[in-house]
Amino acid sequence: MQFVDEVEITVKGGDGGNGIVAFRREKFVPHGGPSGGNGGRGGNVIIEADSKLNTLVDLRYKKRYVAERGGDGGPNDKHGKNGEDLVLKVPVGTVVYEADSGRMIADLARHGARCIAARGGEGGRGNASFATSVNQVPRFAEKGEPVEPIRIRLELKLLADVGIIGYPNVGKSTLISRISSAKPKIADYAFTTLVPNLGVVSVDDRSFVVADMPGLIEGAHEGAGLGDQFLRHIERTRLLVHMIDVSGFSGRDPMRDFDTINKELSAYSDRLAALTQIVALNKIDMPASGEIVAAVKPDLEARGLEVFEISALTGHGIQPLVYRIAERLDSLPRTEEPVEEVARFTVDREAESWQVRKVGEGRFEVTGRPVEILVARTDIDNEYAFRRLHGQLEKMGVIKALKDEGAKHGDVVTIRSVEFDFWDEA
Ligand SMILES: Nc1nc2c(ncn2[C@@H]2O[C@H](COP(=O)(O)OP(=O)(O)OP(=O)(O)O)[C@@H](O)[C@H]2O)c(=O)[nH]1
Ligand SMILES: [Mg+2]
Repeated sequence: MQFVDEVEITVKGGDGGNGIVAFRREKFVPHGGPSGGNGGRGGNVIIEADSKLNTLVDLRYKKRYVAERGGDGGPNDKHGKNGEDLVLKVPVGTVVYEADSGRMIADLARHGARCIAARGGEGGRGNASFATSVNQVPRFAEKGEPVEPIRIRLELKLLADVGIIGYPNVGKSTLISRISSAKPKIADYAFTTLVPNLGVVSVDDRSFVVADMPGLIEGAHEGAGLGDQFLRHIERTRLLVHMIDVSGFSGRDPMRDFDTINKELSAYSDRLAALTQIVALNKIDMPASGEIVAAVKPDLEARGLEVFEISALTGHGIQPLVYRIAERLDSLPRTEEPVEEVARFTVDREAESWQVRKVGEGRFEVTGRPVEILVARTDIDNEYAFRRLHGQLEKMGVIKALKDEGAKHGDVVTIRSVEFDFWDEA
């Protein structure tokens, strides 16, 4: 039985730290050399597969994960601290997708496999880095690279190890709610459970996945009570816990129901019929149960079945049952083929293209990551930094493209919601 556990979260790398403007102060030297250090790199958001985990439930509660920002540079060429990576642990077998495009980022098929889901920004360079023979005292620094948040979807296909089966109302959902964190609907009428519920049961350092099935009735293999759909689900489990109601309350013959269900399993498939079964006699807290246990237990044991007496309601007898399930699973091979390992990918950088657009009379807009990043990393209020930006835009061909679109001196150019006066002295 396969369950798909799915969660969508937003991840963002840390922004890069800013480079700073500073000058060395030396005795008797009025203008020391530039000494502003570089900003640190922002941390990455990394997703790592860990075999100790079983579900994605830990990521359900928090929707946004941001890695640490890089520290700003300091005077005396001091480099800013790199931001710490943020590592999110997920179960082995988790596949990571970009939510919007649906593109697969990574298939984390082995313990320890990791991928970078969101890259941290680069640190900005301090003014010391810009010193050249022509400009020995640069008075500007670069800001850190800001990075955008990314929505990702994590998907995990879970295989249930154990199926809990039995006639309607015998207490299957009550049992799973007691041994795992699953919260199924429980009610005192048949067919409360309409879709299988999934729970993860932890026993010491091991854990296994249990599926609580809707009740099965006669004719299930032909579709009665939607039985055929449910039977298909439990076919891939490794072990069945077959529950019997011994409260004496239902007025039914519990052994007849037990046999009916086993006939349905055989009629459906050999594989289902061959699955190991452990019997749980449930509701032993009820006064009439002693008599019924005495009547059915010898019969079941004579058939070579292991029988446990429990009360899913009070919890009585559940511990030994759970330990036994874990023990039996150890010797039952997994029926699924191991997941094949798929190469790891990382999110690549956005396309390196930009566009110029006329948006109105005397108004233009430039969009595209490389240009927007340049602006974001420029300290616009600093005249020197601003001049450098102009030079860079010129080199990239942006100024020419603006002229080609008809931009004239004094027109307004918007880049990343910053408005510039177009500056063309020619
Ligand atoms: N006294 C007693 N009642 C129980 C016990 N376990 C379950 N019940 C009750 O039996 C009723 C049915 O329980 P469920 O857990 O919903 O049974 P189910 O087998 O999941 O039922 P379906 O989903 O309809 O097949 C509920 O009223 C439970 O409270 C038990 O150990 N003792
Ligand atoms: Mg149920």
